[in-house]
Amino acid sequence: MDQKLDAYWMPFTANRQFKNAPRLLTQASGVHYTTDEGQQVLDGVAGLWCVNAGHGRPRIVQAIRAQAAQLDYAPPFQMGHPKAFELANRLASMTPPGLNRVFFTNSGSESVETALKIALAYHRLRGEGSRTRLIGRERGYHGVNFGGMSVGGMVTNRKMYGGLLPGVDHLRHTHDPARNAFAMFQPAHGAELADDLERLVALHDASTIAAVIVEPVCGSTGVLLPPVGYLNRLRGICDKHGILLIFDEVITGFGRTGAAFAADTFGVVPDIMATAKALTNGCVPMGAVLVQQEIHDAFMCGPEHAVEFSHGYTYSAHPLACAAALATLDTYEEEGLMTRAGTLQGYFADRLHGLKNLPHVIDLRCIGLMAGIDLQPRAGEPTRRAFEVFLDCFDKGVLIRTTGDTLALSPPLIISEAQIDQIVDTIADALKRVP
Ligand code: PXG
Ligand code: PLP
Repeated sequence: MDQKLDAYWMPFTANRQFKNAPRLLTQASGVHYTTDEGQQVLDGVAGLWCVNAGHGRPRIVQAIRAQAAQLDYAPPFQMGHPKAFELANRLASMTPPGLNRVFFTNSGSESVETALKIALAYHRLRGEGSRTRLIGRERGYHGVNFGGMSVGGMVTNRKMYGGLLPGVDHLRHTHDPARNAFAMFQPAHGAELADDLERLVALHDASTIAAVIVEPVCGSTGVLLPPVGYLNRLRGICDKHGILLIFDEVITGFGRTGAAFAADTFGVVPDIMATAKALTNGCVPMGAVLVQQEIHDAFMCGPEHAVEFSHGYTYSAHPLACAAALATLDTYEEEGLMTRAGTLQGYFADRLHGLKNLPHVIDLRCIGLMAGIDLQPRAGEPTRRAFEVFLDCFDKGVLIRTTGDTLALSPPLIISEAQIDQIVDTIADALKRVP
């Protein structure tokens, strides 16, 4: 390493540890990264839950290249460009029923802020301006901006930043290993936890509550699946009380759980859906918020020349992102990738459940091609054991993620069974080695 590493303050990274022993990636192709030392590393996390079609797909690369040459940038306020409309139509045609209006952002965090703002403004426009309260859930992750942090439920992400948004409350999380450990796919127990929303209605009154936001499957906090019946029950309570249901599908969107969206997998349609990540196969930053037409239409009032929703980003619907997203959706469609995780999940789950009796493993959960493996934390050193497993796996040529003492997997949807074997075997060996 001859480069200086000091200036770059790395995000969500143990900066001092990293800079003492850097892990640098210099190339990527298919399901592999290449390090600066020339080592091939199997990508067990699709970059960061985003490179669903695998790396370096020529069609996407070519689309970005051509777009940069043709139209590098177009202002998104009071101006448009054709690919933005084409992409919105394309998304509207693949999302669950009614989610046919699309607002573009540049990240999952921005999609979440946008979704929360739409919910608040929608109620106000309908004359229900008292609905200002937002409900999140413990162990939720909704990005790092102030709204998402406030409705989120990760203490390390929240504790440094003071009071956050006022008027936010949280449902309890659904993680219940005492009843559900090692469940195959959705856990049987816990649908009744959705009734927490009834308790919050009883406490605050429905007339003060704008929206509930949940990840259909929590990603960042360890792949926590919804108990059977939970999401349906939440949908029912929202309907009963006029509360909007927002699904944060930043990780679950675009094929991760076995269908295009987790809303499809679980058969529950939200009012608003936040997406990002795999929308462009991770190539260009982009997010999209999908909204029920009725919500969108509530904004279309007032004088026609006036801006209806005072919100947007300099890079909303960026031409390079739109081109990348269109080429990505073509790739997903041509290769049947929106359903491939469903085809592979039986094999993936069987191999993972084979880890059950190895040292340190106290629970594991999976659906589609996402998995969380909980390790017993080392006494007095939380997160250390999982981090050592991560380092050991990387050393042996497999990239995984950790969150707390949980190992997380979300391989590209083009992964083969043999490559699933390699990931699981590498983790198994690491578990035997790491104290
Ligand atoms: N919502 C959800 C459900 C997410 O998973 C975001 C919002 C924020 O997206 P952006 O694009 O602003 O990062 C995310 C992001 C991890 C990990 O490995 C997961 C995310 C981000 C960083 C790390 O757990 N998810
Ligand atoms: N800060 C300043 C001073 C700006 O002018 C802008 C956008 O014009 C922003 C922040 C927001 O930037 P973005 O639209 O890229 O989110």
